Amino acid sequence: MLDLLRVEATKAAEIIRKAESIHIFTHYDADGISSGAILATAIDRLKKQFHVTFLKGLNSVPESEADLIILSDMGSGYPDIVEKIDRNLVIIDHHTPVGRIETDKIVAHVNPHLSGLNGTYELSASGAAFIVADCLGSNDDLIGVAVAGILGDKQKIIGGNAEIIRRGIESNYIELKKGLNIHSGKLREVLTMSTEPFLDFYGKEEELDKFLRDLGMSGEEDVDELSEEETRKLANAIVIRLLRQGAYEGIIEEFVGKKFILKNELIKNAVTFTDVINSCGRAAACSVGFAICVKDDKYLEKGYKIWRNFQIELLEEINKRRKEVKEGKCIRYIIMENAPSTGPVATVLSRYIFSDKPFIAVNVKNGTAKVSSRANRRIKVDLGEVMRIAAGKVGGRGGGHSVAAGAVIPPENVEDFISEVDKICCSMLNSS
Ligand SMILES: [Mn+2]
Repeated sequence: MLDLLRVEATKAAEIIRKAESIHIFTHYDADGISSGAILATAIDRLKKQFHVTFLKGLNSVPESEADLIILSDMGSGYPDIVEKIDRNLVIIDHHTPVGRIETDKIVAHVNPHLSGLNGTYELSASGAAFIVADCLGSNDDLIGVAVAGILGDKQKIIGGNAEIIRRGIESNYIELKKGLNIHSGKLREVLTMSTEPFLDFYGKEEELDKFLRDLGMSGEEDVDELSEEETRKLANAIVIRLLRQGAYEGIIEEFVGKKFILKNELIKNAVTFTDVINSCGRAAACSVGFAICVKDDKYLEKGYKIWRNFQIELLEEINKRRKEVKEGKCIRYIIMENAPSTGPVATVLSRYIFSDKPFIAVNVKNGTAKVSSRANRRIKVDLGEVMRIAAGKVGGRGGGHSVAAGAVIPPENVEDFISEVDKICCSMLNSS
């Protein structure tokens, strides 16, 4: 399955081995941070100099003194910027490639989309980075880190991801346990704080009390200590609650049945590990997430603290914003001003409450309008295309995956942009 990708990864490994100094530019989310950590560790083991820089996106030509630049979890979608890079270049990405990249600087372009895999579901950047690390040496112990990218990007455990996880299980770095793929800890706290799945208990103590009473539980139980029977009852109750609140049913298989234990990581619960890394990125503390990925336990407590604060902020924001959601013909949308974040709110609202139409969140902040759009596989639209076309029409730029994409547009054109998005989504839905 990964053979074709491995051909390109081998090329990447060759140039990495030859490089004197390497600069990794990676994305600031869980997939980007974990990819960066995998590459950095593998490169460090070769005793080579390296730098890591975290970027929100590839908006300008990255500057570096190094003789090799690695773009990780980014680059495939921005040929015009990539073409201006005047260093040897390796791209390790899983976003849909756009156009042809006309440059002789690229030594390797490791992207599942170019190797017969769907990069949206079947292989994350962290998985692709692991394959490169695997070509660089004996790096099986980094396989747990790759899981943060797979889960963080909401990928499926199929294709390349399944192969990587299988390998992690065989080499004893990952353990697959029966149970619920939710956070560890006291049941009441886990149910309240969870955003994957989002169970809508935050600020609803009475509902939670009733939910627990119906289960015959107090909430003081440790989730990891529940019996099989208790876990099954809890899973059923959660599924019913999710479907009632309007969640996308595809979510259910993601957290019911099995949980991943990352035996080699500082945080063993894969969901918690992913969430902590992700929230570090969102809180502009990528280096804390990175440190946890490279197993520097001095940063663990800080990471947990960032995560807790982030969850509370996100839950507050969800409760506030869900009332502001408007309906177009074929989409739902929300226009916010100076919101702390757009993506996580859009993700939760679109997955757990408004899952029947494409969901568009616009945040006007510092003179630009940032757009996050979300859909699921039941909704037949390609949001990457929608964002690219609609943003282009109003003087902005956009792109991404079919189910998760983004754009940056001039704030004065938000209304035009929304109606353009609505129109394109309608025509995609009608033609499918
Ligand atoms: Mn990614």
